[in-house]
Amino acid sequence: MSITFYYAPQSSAGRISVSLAELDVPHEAVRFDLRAGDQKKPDFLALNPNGKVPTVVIDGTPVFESVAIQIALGERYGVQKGLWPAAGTPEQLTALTWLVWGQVSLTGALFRYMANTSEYFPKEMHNEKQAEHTLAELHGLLRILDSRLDGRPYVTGERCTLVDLDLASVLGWGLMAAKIDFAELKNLKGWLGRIMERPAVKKAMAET
Ligand SMILES: N[C@@H](CCC(=O)N[C@@H](CS)C(=O)NCC(=O)O)C(=O)O
Repeated sequence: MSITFYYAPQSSAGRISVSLAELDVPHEAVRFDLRAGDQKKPDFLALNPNGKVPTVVIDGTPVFESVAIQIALGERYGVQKGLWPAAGTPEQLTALTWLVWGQVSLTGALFRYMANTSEYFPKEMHNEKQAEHTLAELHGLLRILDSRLDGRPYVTGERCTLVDLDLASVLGWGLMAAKIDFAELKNLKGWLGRIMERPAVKKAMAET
């Protein structure tokens, strides 16, 4: 099986770097400079018409959207490594649920909040009411994750899966970048600390 991974440092591709490192999957990594516009070149647009990273090509087939990539990697390599539940099990349904929740609900709210507050986005895009609204939404979602982790070491249960790695790689960077105080969410804080200490995660985060 051949895998080419298109990424850029400090981007959503970090989530996939973490998974590839944990799964120990041999791949060719192609580094993009987003400011230089590598992602908008015709050859790459033919793979991903959105012109975004992460994108992977698995045996000649392009896959984009980080959740789709996580599922593809989980199915191919994760079951054997104990990082993704087997097809057709209740655990797999739970993993899919929280993985998609992490991207659609949690990451969606985090990015909407950042778009209205952070220096990564032009000040004229900031809207105080939107910021207030999305901050409340974000805190609500973080409380949901904290409750999920109450009495459960990992999101799907006793084992760390790609779901934990995916959520933690977004939150590890995003909560800091958005300056979100989550100190009172003890389960979430402990879980995030544990994931960030994993050697493969540390290595992937340092490299991307
Ligand atoms: N929903 C996509 C988001 C991908 C995305 O927004 N990637 C950004 C980097 S964080 C990108 O490539 N931006 C370059 C551009 O839009 O020109 C995913 O989860 O894969």
